[in-house]
Amino acid sequence: MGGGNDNFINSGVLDPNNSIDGGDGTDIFTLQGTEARSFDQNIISFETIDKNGTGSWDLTGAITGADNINEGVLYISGTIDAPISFASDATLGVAGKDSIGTLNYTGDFTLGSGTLIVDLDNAGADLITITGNADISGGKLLVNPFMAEEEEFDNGWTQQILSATALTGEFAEVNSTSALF
Ligand SMILES: [Ca+2]
Ligand SMILES: [Ca+2]
Repeated sequence: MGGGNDNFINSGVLDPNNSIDGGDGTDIFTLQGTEARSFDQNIISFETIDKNGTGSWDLTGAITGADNINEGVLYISGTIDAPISFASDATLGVAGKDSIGTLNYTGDFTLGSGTLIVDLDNAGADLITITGNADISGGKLLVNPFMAEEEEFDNGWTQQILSATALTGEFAEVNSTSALF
């Protein structure tokens, strides 16, 4: 992209072999659509990433911009040092669906009325580590157990899903994608 203010819209057809670089200016990378999509390239020098549409996007490359989850699900892995904002019921996932991983978030994290989805199997769970304060008051937690058998869990089994310097509030709702758990 050039030096101007660019808005790059990815509806899922695009599958580049290289990083996408917004260049100078104030650049927006928009993810949209109703399908489950992934994007494996680095998204560089975009000041904002907008996640629109009811579908899910799984970003596996490095990203730098502030993330506005306006609708649907955005999966991120690796390290984020820009703000994440949530529309009501918009969802953040860690390191892809049905896959255990870690998201390292630098700064204070505010879930607002958004949702955090956490994958879980008998070996572990997604983890989000936050260097600052985590404010989860009013937010929702959606647990996604994806192992085959419910009885793989022992009674009383616990798993850390979030670490932060300080924690404010508690989840307004905790739900599961599985009727078994
Ligand atoms: Ca630009
Ligand atoms: Ca995951």
